[in-house]
Amino acid sequence: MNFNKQIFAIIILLLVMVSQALGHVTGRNLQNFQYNAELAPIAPIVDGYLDDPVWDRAILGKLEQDLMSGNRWRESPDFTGTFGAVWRNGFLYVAIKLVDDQLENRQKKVLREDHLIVYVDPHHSGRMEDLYRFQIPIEKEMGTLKSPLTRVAWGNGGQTCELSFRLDNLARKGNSIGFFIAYNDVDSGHLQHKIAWAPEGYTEENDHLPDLVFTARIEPTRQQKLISWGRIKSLY
Ligand SMILES: [Ca+2]
Ligand SMILES: [Ca+2]
Ligand SMILES: [Ca+2]
Repeated sequence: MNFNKQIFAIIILLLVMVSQALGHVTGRNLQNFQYNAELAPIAPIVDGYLDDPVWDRAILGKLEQDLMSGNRWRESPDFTGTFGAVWRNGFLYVAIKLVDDQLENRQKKVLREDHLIVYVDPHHSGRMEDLYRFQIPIEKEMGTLKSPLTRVAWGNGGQTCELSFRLDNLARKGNSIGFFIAYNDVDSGHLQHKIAWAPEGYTEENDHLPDLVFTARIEPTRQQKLISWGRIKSLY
């Protein structure tokens, strides 16, 4: 092997090592796992009720990964959870629908109560840092909210929820942030399950955050439709 070939071989070896290391950091099972939040034509009203037209358009995310066992969770009366997210004018809006057979929300300690765990990482670090973690007890007043969370509203006796996060110019088409959502289900006074929106095999040992991507489908607005109709008419 001459000198150039040796250098070449070393470079290839280094590239393989670096790519393997990066693969480890990003978490192999998070590849191709992301939520696409669509641009909303009109922002939803954060009142806890999901009757805003935009929630019909949002992509449905399912809380279907059991973080304690690492197995898939089947929808059941014990727990079923879905969510959707959209963005508009610098805000990320999240809607959540929950079914829980035993709602525990009258305890003093949050760990003995049903609660949501949400991570929003505007810096896209890829890691579950406490800074990005929001612990949201079901149907309770939360007092001062940690930034960038600006509002929490519950409806239907704790079965529906709307959240808003102020992200300013980070909420823009094509940008990605770290995002995660899970439900810690306390039944009969004990934490029974932690069910998350996460890929198969993901457990609470993992500390990588999946991506939420701000998307905008190209759909002509009513105004644009009127303009193009006007142009066609002007041809005659
Ligand atoms: Ca609403
Ligand atoms: Ca339950
Ligand atoms: Ca419960």
